[in-house]
Amino acid sequence: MKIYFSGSIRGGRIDADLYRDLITELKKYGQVLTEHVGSSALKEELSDREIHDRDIQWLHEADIVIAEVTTPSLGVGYEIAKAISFEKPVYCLYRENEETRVSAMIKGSPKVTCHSYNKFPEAREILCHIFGIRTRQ
Ligand code: 6K6
Repeated sequence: MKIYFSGSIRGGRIDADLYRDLITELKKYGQVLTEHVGSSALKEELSDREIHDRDIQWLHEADIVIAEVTTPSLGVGYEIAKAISFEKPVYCLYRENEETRVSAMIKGSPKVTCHSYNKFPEAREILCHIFGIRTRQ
């Protein structure tokens, strides 16, 4: 199972540690193609074009896309839209808060399954549910 994890980079890194923990959890279910999204020491080694083309290739290869969408990010939104067009199953996790509300274009999409959570253990349960369902299909 190849998993594409999507989370904010240039949109803001406030949740980077959370992404790292989610990725650690996701690795129980398969190969995470985008481990760098949870890294605290991201390096800009590739050009923007190289990043784009590599990530699109990984999206093609992925069996499932999991996005943490609490921090709004153009790149994450773009990846979600691309994943939908590639007919990949897309799941979004987010924390409800007063400052940021998830875009209606994500929450309102019939092609995206959204789950809200408060603390990490709840997110872990949601992932268990998602992969429990998917491995039975
Ligand atoms: C290091 C520091 C800043 O940028 C980098 C290297 N950039 C990226 N490397 C890998 N994937 C990236 C990079 N920038 C964006 N992405 C992809 O877009 C990731 O898969 C994320 O899910 C998403 C984040 O988009 P932005 O708009 O928040 O950057």
